Amino acid sequence: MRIRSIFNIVLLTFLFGSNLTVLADEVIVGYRHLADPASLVYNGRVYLYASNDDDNTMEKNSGYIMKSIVCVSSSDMKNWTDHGVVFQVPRDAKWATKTWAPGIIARNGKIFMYFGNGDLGIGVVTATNPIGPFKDPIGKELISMQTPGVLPAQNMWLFDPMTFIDDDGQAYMYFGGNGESNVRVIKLNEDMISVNGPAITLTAKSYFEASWLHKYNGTYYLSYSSNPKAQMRIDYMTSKSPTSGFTYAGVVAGQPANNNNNNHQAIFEFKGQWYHAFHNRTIANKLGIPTEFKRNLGIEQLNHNADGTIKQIVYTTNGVTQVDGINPYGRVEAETMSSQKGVKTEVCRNGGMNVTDLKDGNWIKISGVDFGSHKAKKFTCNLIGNGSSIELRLGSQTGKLIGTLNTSVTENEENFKSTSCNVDEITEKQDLFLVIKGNGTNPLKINWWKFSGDKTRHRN
Ligand code: FUB
Repeated sequence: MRIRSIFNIVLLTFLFGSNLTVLADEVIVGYRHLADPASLVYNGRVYLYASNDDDNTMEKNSGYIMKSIVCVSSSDMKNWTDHGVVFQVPRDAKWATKTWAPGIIARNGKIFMYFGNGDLGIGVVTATNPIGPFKDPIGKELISMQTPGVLPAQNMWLFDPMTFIDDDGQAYMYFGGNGESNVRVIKLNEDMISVNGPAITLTAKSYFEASWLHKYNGTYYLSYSSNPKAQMRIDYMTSKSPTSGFTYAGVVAGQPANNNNNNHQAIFEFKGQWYHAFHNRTIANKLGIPTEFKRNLGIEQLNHNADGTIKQIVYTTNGVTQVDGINPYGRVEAETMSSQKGVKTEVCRNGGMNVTDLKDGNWIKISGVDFGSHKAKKFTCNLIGNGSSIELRLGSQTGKLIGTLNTSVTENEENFKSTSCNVDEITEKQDLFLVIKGNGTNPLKINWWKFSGDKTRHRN
């Protein structure tokens, strides 16, 4: 391994692994480098699927070499649950070598994910659960340069798929990049894994990449990243048809703070509010590492004006309102959080994910934990201990201490165990911090936690 790489790993462990804290919503899931979000609203949660920039190297000239897609989800827009890598190539699609910028949609009880094999073609994989496993149903690209209507084009980037199903049931895929005349839309059959007719050419002023379609009050909004000359803003066009007649309508959002490079977003409605998920380079900037190939996700609320135009987004560091509380009386996955310091996640041997390797002074914040009027008296945590303690604090990592769970030393322990401590009686909505005190030789792993009272009963 080269000296430079070793230095980078040491730097990253020091900064990213233990000492960097960041605020939502300019950064969500701040312990991972993720990009190119695509949204799926499904069964009361929003799932974001992202290019996994942790696959890219720390070198300045890494290039986009992502080979996996990561999924995170939320039921309240503040706390995000990490589902880890849900799709990887060539493991899950033998013909593909890269996974750029996914598209995602559900139809007839199935989930369909589309992805760029770099910028050379578009693949499709399917699952019955939003967090996979995803299988390759056709064993080859869905869209290639040979797909009728893709060519002629000048230097077409054949990538950035976005799928949309209209109210009449017709599905469309928008894709393409690198030129004002390189926007394409193609009809998909109901099976969502085959096309119906040739791709149609659309044109967009200063078009670069990352097209996204949403429909609002009967109008189709086609948003996209503009080219470097136009500052890689997110611009949009509107039309009364999904396949023609789009005219330029304005700016959804300028360059996000701490980005100054490519831009890629999703627009979706969740629980009555519209949102704009995007990427920027806040984490890499804070770490002082090369930023180009190390992006992170962010989210903002999006509003339409009364005349149907989009109110231009002003980026904030903490602008999204939590839309639901976290129920502490049921199992809460430890990899669900709004902010953190020093968190790492891994695939859990009991299924799902767990957090791991928490060190002295690290913490996990869970926003808006709704204890209701039933006084919580006991905290239970499913973990592999190492002798360190978990302090339960309210409001901040140094806020009111309501209980301490001492974890026992379980050297070489392979099984997660549930262990409990008493807590001061807590009611109402609270921001809860799990603060780690002390270090052990083996990593502290937490799978899930919950609270209970004498007669535990949640309001609903
Ligand atoms: O992540 C690789 C590429 O960068 C995407 O396909 C583009 O949209 C840009 O974000």
